[in-house]
Amino acid sequence: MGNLAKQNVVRALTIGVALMTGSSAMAIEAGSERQDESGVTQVFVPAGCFQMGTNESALSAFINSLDAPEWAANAAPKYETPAHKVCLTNDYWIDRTEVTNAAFAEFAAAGGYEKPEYWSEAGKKWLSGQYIAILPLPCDSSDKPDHPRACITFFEAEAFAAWRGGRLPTEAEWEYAARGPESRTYPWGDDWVAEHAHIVGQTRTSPVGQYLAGASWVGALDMSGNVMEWVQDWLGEGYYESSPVNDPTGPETGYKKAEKGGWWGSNPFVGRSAYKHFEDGPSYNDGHIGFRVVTLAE
Ligand SMILES: [Ca+2]
Repeated sequence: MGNLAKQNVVRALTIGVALMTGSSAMAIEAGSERQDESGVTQVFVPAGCFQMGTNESALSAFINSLDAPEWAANAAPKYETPAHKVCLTNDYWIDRTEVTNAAFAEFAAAGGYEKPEYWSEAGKKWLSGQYIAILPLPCDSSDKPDHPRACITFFEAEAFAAWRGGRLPTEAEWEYAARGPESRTYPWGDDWVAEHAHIVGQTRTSPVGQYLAGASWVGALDMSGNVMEWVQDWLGEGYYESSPVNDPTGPETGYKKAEKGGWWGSNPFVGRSAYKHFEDGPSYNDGHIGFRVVTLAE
């Protein structure tokens, strides 16, 4: 190698080191908090990889040890196996808690239901059949500002997220924010702790963010329990057998949407972060289902 070439190599290495040093000095730590433009607290999730889903043998063990209800034990093998490596290649911010009634009311008050720019094509089609003046529909706890907004369809959640400048999480983004690089079973660890989640024996929603010891590795709260959460992905049987490693977004199409995290009154099997619920199409709503928002980091 000639001198000029050597100099170029040294220069390239120096620049490389400078870039790496610069980026590590700039790096935001996992779990850092910010307020987005709407004043909602979000936590930082750095790009990374984990094992998504559950192996068949581990799932059988959970079914037994957690006394899974029959309907859940029958469905889970179709949707959450096999465990497989997934990488999120973008840093992102995810809401620290579920979207509250107070936050959702701002969307409605700001004319969110009348502004087509926030609605997907399918969302607009759904909305065209609704009487907008009564949306969002009243719900058991919708008079309580700090409770999660439930009784909203996937389409309403999607439009709210767009209004906030974000979107619904993909299932992989949601599950990574809940499980972390160690692929924990629950947000707080691998063992069920009833006091860490608003699930067992509950008959309605709780104010968001009450179960601090149930925080995930990035500090996201109520990932297990309170309300179950809409994510972007269509539900697809066997999807994990062929899903891509990087940034999977679910099956191309479907009839039902994946929902994550279990709900008040469900059970420890359903409260696992790998579990996904399998019953509801995007125009369905009830008092068990809410959501949170993701914003990609710039
Ligand atoms: Ca939840």
